[in-house]
Amino acid sequence: TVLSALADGVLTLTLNRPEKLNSFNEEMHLALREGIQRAHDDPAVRAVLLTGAGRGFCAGQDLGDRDPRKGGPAPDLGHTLETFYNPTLRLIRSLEKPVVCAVNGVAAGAGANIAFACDIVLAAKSAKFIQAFAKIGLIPDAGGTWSLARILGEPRAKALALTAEPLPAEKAADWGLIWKAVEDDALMPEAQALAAQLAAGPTLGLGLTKRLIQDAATRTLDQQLDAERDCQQQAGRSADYAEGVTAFLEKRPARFSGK
Ligand code: LHQ
Repeated sequence: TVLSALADGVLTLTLNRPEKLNSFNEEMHLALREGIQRAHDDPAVRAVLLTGAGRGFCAGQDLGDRDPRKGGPAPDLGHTLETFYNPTLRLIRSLEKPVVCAVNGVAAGAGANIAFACDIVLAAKSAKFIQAFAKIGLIPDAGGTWSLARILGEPRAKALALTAEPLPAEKAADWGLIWKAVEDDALMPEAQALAAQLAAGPTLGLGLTKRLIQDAATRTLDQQLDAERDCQQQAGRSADYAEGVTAFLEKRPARFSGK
């Protein structure tokens, strides 16, 4: 349910239940989590590219698995989140390597919010983002209330979440929710080139940069200056810093090892 391929430092993870618009069943949850865990554990992985097979990126939870007409005990969605969604969100955010997301088509419910948790999001112009939760009586999960409120501010976050109105990719880019919207047939080439560029980068420094930017929101300037000092000390001792400066002085492209 998730295709996984490592080439030139880029681990490409492709959600692969296209007949269900790549909506999440338990198997796909576990496969995605395994893929991102591999990115944590395998030093050969220096960037991740997340995308979807077929015409959609991800339609959120597979609601076919959740048919109330089938009866049974009252659902415990808190348990579902804690068991399946939240670990994946935490793994994406805590990965000290860049995660590029190529949104190839509709991203609805948790599918949209998983995209927003990635570090650099490109979307096909035909793609749209839908906080579908309001249509089925739920709240935006998978970090949605956090990302939307932080990125957009309350007025736009509330309107999107309360109405479930689709947000086209270009508007999502105008609003700063994603990095950019590109022509549909340019999406994968651009996303792959970006992921390859990041994978050839100074991985340690990029990972520290990601962490610092994420942590900034919960720190004072003083705390952040201390954190920058500590991270720069670490980066300054890396082989890639020495290589970067040497390459600059020798007027040639740097060859980063990721260390
Ligand atoms: C689907 C789905 C889907 C199953 C399309 N499930 N089959 C967390 C905790 C626990 C429980 C609840 O959820 C959560 C988090 C969440 O993500 S809640 C939000 C769940 N997602 C939604 O409510 C979105 C439902 N889907 C849609 O609104 C539409 O399918 C969108 C707007 C995504 C796409 O519309 P269209 O382009 O018109 O495609 P379609 O509706 O025709 O879908 C194509 C097929 O995919 C279709 O199957 P069929 O057999 O009829 O061809 C859909 O039934 C299936 N599909 N989403 N979430």
